[in-house]
This record gives sequence, C-alpha cells and structure tokens, in this order.
Amino acid sequence: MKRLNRTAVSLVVGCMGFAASAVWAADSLQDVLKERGLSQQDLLAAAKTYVPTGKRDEYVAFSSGGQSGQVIVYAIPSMRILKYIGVFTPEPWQGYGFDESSKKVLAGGKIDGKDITWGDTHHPAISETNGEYDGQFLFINDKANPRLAVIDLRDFETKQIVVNPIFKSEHGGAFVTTNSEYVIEAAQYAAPLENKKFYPLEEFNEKYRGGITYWKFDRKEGRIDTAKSFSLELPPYSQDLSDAGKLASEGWSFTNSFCSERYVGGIEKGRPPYEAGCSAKDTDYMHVINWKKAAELVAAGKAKKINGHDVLMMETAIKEGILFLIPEPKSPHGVDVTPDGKNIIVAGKLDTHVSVYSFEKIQAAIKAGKFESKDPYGIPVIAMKDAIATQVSLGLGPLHTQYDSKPCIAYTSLYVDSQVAKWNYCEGKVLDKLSVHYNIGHLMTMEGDSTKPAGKYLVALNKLAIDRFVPVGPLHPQNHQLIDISGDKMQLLYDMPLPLGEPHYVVAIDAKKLKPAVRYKVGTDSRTDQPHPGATKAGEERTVKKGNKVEVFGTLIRSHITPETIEVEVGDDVTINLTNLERAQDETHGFTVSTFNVHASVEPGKTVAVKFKADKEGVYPYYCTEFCSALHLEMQGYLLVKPKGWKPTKTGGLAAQNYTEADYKATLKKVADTQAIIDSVVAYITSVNYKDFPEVVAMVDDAFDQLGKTKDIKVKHEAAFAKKDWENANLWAEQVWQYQVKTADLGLRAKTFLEQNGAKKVK
Ligand code: CUK
Ligand code: CUA
Repeated sequence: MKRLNRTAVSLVVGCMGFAASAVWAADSLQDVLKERGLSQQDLLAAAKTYVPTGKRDEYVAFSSGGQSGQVIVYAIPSMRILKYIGVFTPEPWQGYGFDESSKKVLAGGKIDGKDITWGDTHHPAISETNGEYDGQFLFINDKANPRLAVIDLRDFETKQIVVNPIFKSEHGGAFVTTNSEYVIEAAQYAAPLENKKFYPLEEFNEKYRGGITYWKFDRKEGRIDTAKSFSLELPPYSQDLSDAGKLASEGWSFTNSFCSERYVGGIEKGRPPYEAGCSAKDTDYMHVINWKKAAELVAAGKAKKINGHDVLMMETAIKEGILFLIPEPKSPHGVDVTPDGKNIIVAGKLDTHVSVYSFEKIQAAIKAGKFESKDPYGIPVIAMKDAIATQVSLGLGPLHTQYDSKPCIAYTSLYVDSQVAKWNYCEGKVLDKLSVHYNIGHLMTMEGDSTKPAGKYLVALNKLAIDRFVPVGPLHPQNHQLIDISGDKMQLLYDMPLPLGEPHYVVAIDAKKLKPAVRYKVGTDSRTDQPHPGATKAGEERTVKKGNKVEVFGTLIRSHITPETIEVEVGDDVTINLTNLERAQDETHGFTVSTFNVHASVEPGKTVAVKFKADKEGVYPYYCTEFCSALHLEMQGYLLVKPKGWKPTKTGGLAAQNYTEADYKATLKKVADTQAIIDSVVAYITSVNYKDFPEVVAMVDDAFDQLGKTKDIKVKHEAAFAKKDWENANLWAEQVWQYQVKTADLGLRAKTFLEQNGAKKVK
C-alpha cells in the first residue's frame, strides 16, 4: 500500500509539476501541500476525486432527500451536487407546486382530500431491464405518508405520486423486480387495512395488519397502473425492508420484520416501551413470497377488494402456498439479495452476525413441505437451519449490505461500530474494515443493487457528522463519505456534507446510461408528456376574456415575454399559458407575477400554465426569473388589475423619449458593426467541420433563427424612418441589434466550443 501510494503520488506530482510550472508558476505543488497541511495520502485522495473543469463524472447518484421529500442528484467521484428534484414537496425553482401541471402531480399525493406537502423519502430505485439499471425511471417512497413517486429520467421530473390505499405508513420500498414489472412497497407500522376504521389496541393481533403492495409499473406509459396493482395481507409484525429476487430467485420477494412479538407499548400507562417489547425475542421473521404466483391469483379473481384495491388475504396466500416465514436474528434491518439471486443476506441490528440465507435451501424445504411450525396466523415457518448457508460475525449493529463487481464480495454497514465491513459471503470471511464518521446507516456501491454491480466506489451514508464540517448550529448536515473499493483495502477519499434532510439510501448508475433530453418538443406539458392545451406559436399570442375568466396564451424568447401587458378586472380568474420558444440548450425562462404566489420554470419547448384569482386591484409586475440573457432584466411586463368598470380619463400615449434622426443613424452604425462580428464568426464556423458537432449544429440553428427575426423588423424601422417617426425607427433598429447580440453570443459560444474540441479546417 505504501509503495503503491508513493508511485501514484510521484506520478501525480510529476504531471502536476509540469502543469504548475506552465500555468501557475507562482505555486509549486510542494508549496501548496505545505501551506494547506496536506499529506501525500490527501493528495492521492484528491487526485482520485477531482474532476477538472470541463470533464464529467463517471457515476450519477440519486439520493433520497429524507424529510425534505425530495431527491438529491450528485455525481461520483467528485461528489458535486447536480440537482434537487421536487417529489413530495413543492420545489420553487422548478415551479413544482407553483404551476398548474405540477400542482396536479402533487395533488395525486393528497390523502383523505388533504394536501400533504412534505414527505419522508427513504429508498430510491432505478428501473431495471433484466436486472440491470436501465436509467429510464426512478421510484421513491414516502415512509410517513404511504406514497410512491415516479420520476422520469428523460427530464428528471416527478410525473406521478400514488397513495397506498390500505397502509398508514410504509418503509420497505421502493424496490423493483428485474424488469420493473412491479415496485415493491412494504408497510411499516401495523394498522387496520380498512382506512378509517377504529379498533382498540387490545385488538392488535386480530384487527391490525401489515402487508406488501406490488405496484404495477406500466413502462410504456411511464406510470404506475393502480388498477393492476395489488397487495398481500400480512401479520402485524412491523414489516421492514424488502428486496426482489433476481435470476435464481426471479419471481420471489423477501421482506423483513422487526416486531414479530406484536408488542404494544404504553410508557404513560406504566408499560415497558416498544423498544423493549419489540426486541424481546431472539428472532423475528423474514417473509418469503412468490409474487409471480400472487399476481396470477389476483388475476384469477382470488383477491378481496379493500378500499377498491385488490388484497390477497393471508388465508388465500397460505392455502395457495405462496407465503412462508423464516426466523431471522435479531431485530433485523436490511435484506439484500446477492447479484446472482442465490442468497439473501440479512443483518440483525442487535446481533453481530449477518445471516446468509440460501434460496436453493429455502426452495428445497418448501418442496419437501418441511416446516418447523406455523405462526399464530397459520403461515408455515421454515427452520432457520434449513434455510441458512452461513452466518458471519462482522461487528456491532450490522444494517445494510451491498455488493462488489468481484464475486462473493459484500460490504455491510456497522451502525454501532461506525465501520464498513468488507467480507466474503461464499467463504464466510471478513476481509477488511474501515472506520467512517460517524454511525453509518445505508451504504451503496456503484450499481450495487443490480445483477451486475460495478464496484469501484462505495458511499457510506453516515447519520452523524459531529465534528467533520465547519459548524452550522445544532442541526448538522449528513456526512456522505466516498470510499475507494477498487483495491484489497478500502480507502476513504472524501467527506460530503448533505444538508437537505436525512437521506436513507442512494443508488448510483453509470452516467453513460442516462440519456436525458436537452429540450422538449415545442408545446409539451412536461408533467403529462402530452401536448399542452395552452401551447402557443410565435405570432399567435393572444388574451381571451370570457366573462370573468381571462386566459393568456403567451410566449417567451430572449428577451421578452409576449404579451408585455395583461389587463384584467378585479375578481377575474387569470390563467397565463407560456411556451418557451427557445431551441438553444439551457435557455430556460422563469415566470412570476408579483405577490400572487405563482412561479413557472419554462425550459426550451415547454408550455406551463399558472393560475390565480386577481382578487386585489393594483399594478403587479411580472418578469422572467432566470438570468437568461444580457437583457434578462428587461424581460418584464405588467399585470394591471383594474377596478370594475374602470374607464381611462387621461388621453395621450405612453411616456416617450425625444429621439432624433442622429439616434437612429447611431443605432444603424451599431447594427452594421455587430453584423461584421457575426459575419466573421460565421466565416470561421463554416470554415471548419462544425457539422460533426451536434452541440454546435444546434447552436448555429438557433443563431440563424435569432438572426432570421431581424428581417421583418428591418422593414418596420425603415417604414418608420420613411415617416420620420424617429422613436419607432430607432427602437425597431435597437430590436434588430438585440437579435444580433443573441446571434453573436451563440456564435461565439459555438466558436469557442469548436476551438476547444479540435475542429478541423475544411476546404
Ligand atoms: S432505512 Cu434508514 S438506515 Cu429507511 Cu433503509 Cu436503514
Ligand atoms: Cu428569460 Cu430572463
């Protein structure tokens, strides 16, 4: 290890020494090391995580946002945050919860008719094809309010929230089957399945239930099909984490439980608390379920409808032989199927061991009808000894397990020890341990949930950060620690503070598998993926008034909003539809109207509607909220809310400047000079093989689009000039220049791109 480090360091020092002398002559690498008090080990870690400007990361991680109800997207190995995705919680930047379409998505998460504007997200899952991450969709659960969300990774937007019809809380989700046929979600705290029925706690064993929901995912629609989803009724054992079988165990799923004691606490009545009662026995139960057969039984009409939802009752599941229990030690937490699907690894929070269950042994016991007992509900129990391949003592508080690209290698988090244990589950051997900071919950390897884990890096999701960062008050950020797992020994590389709720789990995918769009087809409602009814083409902008309903069909393009004045009467219901006509990458416009609590993020091609009641008379500026161009601040307008029956009393036009012919001539000169710049840039671009660069082709198209708009406007300023209307002549000429500026801006961006990416001369 020492020697390896020294070689690597000298290599880095060598390369950087060269760069340093060439670029930053003032600093030598040695000086920096000394000044900043860095060790060679630090330098190596920095070199392994640093992603130089212009370069991109190898993996993209999707982290649950914990109590923020959002998803955090960050990149590995640099640990740079790329995006927050609004999921269960309004997210102003994306207009999520402030425009009409996204409000509808959030409304899908209403419970009992009420808005729930927060969520406790725990487990994200990337959609899979043949057990491998395919990068198309992301699912995530809300533990507090039993809900599941679907995010489309073509635009990283939340498309759907579904509410569990029979649970009050859920935790064992989201976990997908190998082709994302179903998204698994297990209940947590037992409650009566009929939603609003009261039963006293004394009837806990009889009337309270757990369960598992299998949400049917319709990949073509990109949505959960609630009508084809179903659940399984389970005993009130406090079901916990789950995992779907894969390859060898395809068609099965596994769910832990942590309170098979069915203990009901009551400190206030002098009863010992839940924590004592729920950990009294040495074992709890893993639920083993044949979900494929369960789906067939539901299709055959064997389910019972509860709250309009198909529920396969325990009695049926037992009779049909699709539900089994196996004891597992002790207050287990994670249940993780190995990449080949042959083993299921369970970690007991209060046991030092992890237990490796063999799917083959489980199947043999089921086939032979070899059960040690039945639980109080009649579910057959397979003896632990008939199901276990091996048990390995790893340390205190084992929680979750992830897999390496190397066969039989697993990593398990040790909460109490604050360590990651690397071990071999085939040979039952501990290989390495690394201390993390501090108290680790989940851990995650690259594509570590799939049938083909990629290894390389591991992220430890530490619950406590304590002293790792500059203090920011009593509420500390989480500490996600990046660990290099490519060698025999794990190496800690980087501490990343994550300050948006407590993330429970993260999944990471090879960045190359993600193929997000850069723009929408013009007029798209991004939340439905359908054409938006308010979509408007350039030149067709209009305001329609019907009774007290005013509907604006507007457009956005650098740097103006059409229309620039909206006139309504107090009490009118106002809907403003806006289409972003841009085709250029990253030319997003935002939109808000002062004090009406609306906001839209309108990415290129998107159409968004905001709606409000103009319930107070007055003057309300509206503007673009993204700094989209040099004249962004001028991307503005006024909403005029007039008293009922208001009539103008002042005659005459708008306030004006006294422009002269000289002003007009000066503007024309500016236009000619700018055109010369544009011509020289065009000459350069067309002299090289720019057509080989799709990014540049898009910029050039957009540039010509902008320039094309000057033709009609030239006619206008010349007509005004003929009438000696200097104001209009000058201002329309200014508008020509505005388009030229945008053209030149794009052209220069294209030129720089070509120069930096090795464009070649063409004859
Ligand atoms: S849980 Cu939080 S550390 Cu919700 Cu997966 Cu284990
Ligand atoms: Cu559009 Cu600022």
